[in-house]
Amino acid sequence: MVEWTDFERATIQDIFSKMDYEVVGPAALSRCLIVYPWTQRYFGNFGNLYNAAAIMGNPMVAKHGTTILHGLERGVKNMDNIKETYAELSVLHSDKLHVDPDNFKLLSDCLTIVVAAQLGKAFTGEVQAAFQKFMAVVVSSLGRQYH
Ligand code: ZNH
Repeated sequence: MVEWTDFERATIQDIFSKMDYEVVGPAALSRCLIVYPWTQRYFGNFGNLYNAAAIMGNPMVAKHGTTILHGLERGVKNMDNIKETYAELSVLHSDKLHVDPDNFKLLSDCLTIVVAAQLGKAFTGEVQAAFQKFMAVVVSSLGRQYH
């Protein structure tokens, strides 16, 4: 089991409780699709992903970005049980969606950048360490059912 300090717990709870999922989720997923264009291959049914403006204005991208953050919230609410929390989603991404698990890390990095930009000075090194630790545990859990 992953051990969390009081600071890490409080920081993760605080960041997610103040986050607007409908802004941050779409921003993070859009960035992922723009910065790492090969990730677009999983969203062939999402319509126009032709350029950055199209990606940022795409309502399906926005909706899915929000869905991903709601998925992350489940981890926030189950910090002592993250592996089990994501077992089913891991199977879904592996067996059904065939998403290469390397992409979880890419999305995680884009989310970190969006959160950093929003928090500004409040995103200290310690806050970043807590946030990235949480995302690393989620990413590893999502990759767990791949075989
Ligand atoms: Zn994912 C889906 C989560 C990442 C791709 N996802 C999904 C969902 C969720 C999630 C919750 C829904 C499910 C159901 O419906 O049941 N993801 C998630 C998370 C993360 C992710 C939490 C983090 C990290 N994904 C991801 C990535 C990608 C993806 C990176 C790629 C690139 N997903 C996906 C897809 C899908 C999903 C494709 C399906 C969509 C539709 O709508 O179809």
